[in-house]
Amino acid sequence: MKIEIVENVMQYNKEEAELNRMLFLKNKVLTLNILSAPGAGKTSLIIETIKRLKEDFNIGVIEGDISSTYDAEKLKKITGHVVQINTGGTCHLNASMVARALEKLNVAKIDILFIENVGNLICPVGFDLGENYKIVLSSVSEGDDKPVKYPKAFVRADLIVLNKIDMFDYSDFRYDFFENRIRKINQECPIIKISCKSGKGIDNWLNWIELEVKKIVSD
Ligand SMILES: Nc1nc2c(ncn2[C@@H]2O[C@H](COP(=O)(O)OP(=O)(O)OP(=O)(O)O)[C@@H](O)[C@H]2O)c(=O)[nH]1
Ligand SMILES: [Mg+2]
Repeated sequence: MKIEIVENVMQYNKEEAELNRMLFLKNKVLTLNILSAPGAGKTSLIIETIKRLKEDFNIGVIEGDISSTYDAEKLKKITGHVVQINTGGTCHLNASMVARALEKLNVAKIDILFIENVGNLICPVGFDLGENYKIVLSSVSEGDDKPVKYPKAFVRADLIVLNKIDMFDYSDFRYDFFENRIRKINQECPIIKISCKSGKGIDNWLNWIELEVKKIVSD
């Protein structure tokens, strides 16, 4: 009986995610679900991206947090398209939370939509939100063992971004180890190294986004 309830929840999420996906498709929105541990740099990455792309694209953000509007307030300073979801303790966003947030966004006007998921590398992984891609953000300060300890996130990632590379010199992070461990479980996934602080590598991330927007617009 209990198993049946869990299956129903996941089935309901799948159906809601499909509706979100159709809305994104209809409006030609590139939607990126950003997953990371707390503090890896999700908000920083979104801010640095908007700063660099806002002349060319309308960028929206759905900001997921357990409580507070702290990140959303920062984002509101650089884009008018921000909606906060407070999950009230739930450790991940689900598709119906995103559907409700979408009602408050002018999706027809948005080219790129970031969904900043609740900070953790476990629960958000299993919940499809209707996004085009799951981006797993890891950072040098967390250590190089995250693909070993949280493999599901790295298996499900469509793109892995390693942030805070400005901290390489101050840490024992072994990039080869990090990459080898990812390759054991995900052979194909691109990895982009960046620093939101220094700006190093951000161009590679922007190129990836711009290519994906072009694909969506030309479909
Ligand atoms: N050194 C360094 N610090 C960074 C970099 N990117 C972000 N930070 C810092 O890391 C801290 C956390 O960054 P956030 O962007 O708030 O991280 P987050 O993943 O959104 O955090 P939560 O929303 O709490 O999960 C902040 O103090 C940032 O200034 C980076 O590339 N290098
Ligand atoms: Mg944040």
